[in-house]
Amino acid sequence: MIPRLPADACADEMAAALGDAGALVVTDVCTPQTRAEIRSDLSQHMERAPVDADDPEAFYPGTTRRITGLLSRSDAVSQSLICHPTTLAMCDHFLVPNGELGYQVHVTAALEVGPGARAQILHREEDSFTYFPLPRPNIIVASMWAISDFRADNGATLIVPGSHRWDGERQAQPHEIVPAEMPAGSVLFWMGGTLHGAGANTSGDWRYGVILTYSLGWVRQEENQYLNVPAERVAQLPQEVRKLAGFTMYGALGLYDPSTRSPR
Ligand SMILES: O=C(O)CCC(=O)C(=O)O
Repeated sequence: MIPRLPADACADEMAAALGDAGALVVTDVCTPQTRAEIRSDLSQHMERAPVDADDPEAFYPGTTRRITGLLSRSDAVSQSLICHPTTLAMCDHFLVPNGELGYQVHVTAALEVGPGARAQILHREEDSFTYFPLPRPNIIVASMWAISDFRADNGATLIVPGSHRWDGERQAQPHEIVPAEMPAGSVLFWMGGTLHGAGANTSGDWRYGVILTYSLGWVRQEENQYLNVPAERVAQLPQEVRKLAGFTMYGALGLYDPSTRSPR
């Protein structure tokens, strides 16, 4: 129900599968070395992340670790994942038609789902954009990089295939909700309109994923990159990453005067 393609499949085939099902798993796209570097870059931050008891009403389940600001915190994410050619091909396909000057990073986060965590409330990445009735135009493309294996029993992301085309009345029925099982090194893409959420973890191990989402360049980013990425760090990032993170203008939007940052 969630299509699966190898890393060397052509981008058109991937885009067709993603557009049709609203989700797609691409396998063998992130090496063990890159995954180890990501764990190492983020380990201190993950260790400090609070692991709260569950509040059944809360959007984020308890027994999870969640950190943002990955462009500040991880060279491996900044260099290997954020501008991955497969991601850019999916964003070019789905986002450029609605924002011809380009797209931007929307959220960066590392998410560990611990043993005993409940399933997250199903939601759409585009739920902030209430101005548009469902089904919305494409505003966001989302990705989840599997740093560990993603299994049905350890909290693999739950996806409702086809829900990116639903109107606001339709509710997902249990048989329509599918865990995006994938081996470590895979990436799950889904459309901003696709219902999804972290699965429950009934296993004894932690599920580790890196979520990177991308939005049209003319909307407000969910994660505030201007506060989460300090100026000194921005200066170290390659121009392509800086642009993608939203540190260049989109037409007339994002006006700034570089001299305000210079010492007087
Ligand atoms: O952890 C997951 O599998 C999904 C996370 C998610 O959708 C979220 O944090 O909003």
